[in-house]
Amino acid sequence: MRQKIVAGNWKMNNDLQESLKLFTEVQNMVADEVNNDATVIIASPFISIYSLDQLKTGSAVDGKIKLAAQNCAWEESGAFTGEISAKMIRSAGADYVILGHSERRQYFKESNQMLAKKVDIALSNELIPIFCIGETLEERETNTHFEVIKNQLKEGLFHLIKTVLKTVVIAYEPVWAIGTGLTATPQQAQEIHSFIRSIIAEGYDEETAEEVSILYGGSCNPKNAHDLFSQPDIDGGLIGGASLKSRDFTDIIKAYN
Ligand code: 3PY
Repeated sequence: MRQKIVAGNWKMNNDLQESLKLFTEVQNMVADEVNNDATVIIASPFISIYSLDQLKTGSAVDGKIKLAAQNCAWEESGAFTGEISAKMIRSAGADYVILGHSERRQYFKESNQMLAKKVDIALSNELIPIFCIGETLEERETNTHFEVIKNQLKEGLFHLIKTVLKTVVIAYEPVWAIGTGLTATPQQAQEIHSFIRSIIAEGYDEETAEEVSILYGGSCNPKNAHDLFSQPDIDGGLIGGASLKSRDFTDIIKAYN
């Protein structure tokens, strides 16, 4: 159901020792300073998930901080050398999995059709997908971005029945704002978030559209987080670079204090 979420996407950063150090810092800062009902999610590299789960189990912020993977395989198991299954991720302690990040769409050619399979595999293993969508600069400049976003939603998610769709988290990440330092203005982000809800309302109904959590991602930082999170259709953020610094990440979470 619709909830406030601040998720850190560490991408391919932090070895095991660095992961443990950063996670410990975040845990301590969240325990000491954060006074809100936002769910905090850390998407670390696969190799750290189990150890981070061990660290957090029984801690003061165990219920508040959740773990995510950044991808999962599209099949349940078998001869897929190098892949990691949803079941493995779940067994390591994660509750969420990021799917369809633009870096995966771009470098690994993940299509909406493949992502729809990953969504199903994740859900059947009790992992909540954080499903990323967003347009490139060229698509925005040629005014095709609404169509692109609509297709990503329909082809990736709209096969789900509405009670299941409501549990999925959507992240709008304009590709031109990822790792570039460029951020969508709060108004630009709000416009797309409201558009996403209208497409869900069209495909399902208003009530379903209201209940889905939609995060903004793309160079979100402690300075712009409050303005972005204050928009009516923005339910939090998927944070890239700033999630690698415990101070910045905690300050972003505190944008909800
Ligand atoms: C970014 O903010 O750069 C991201 O890609 C978050 O996923």
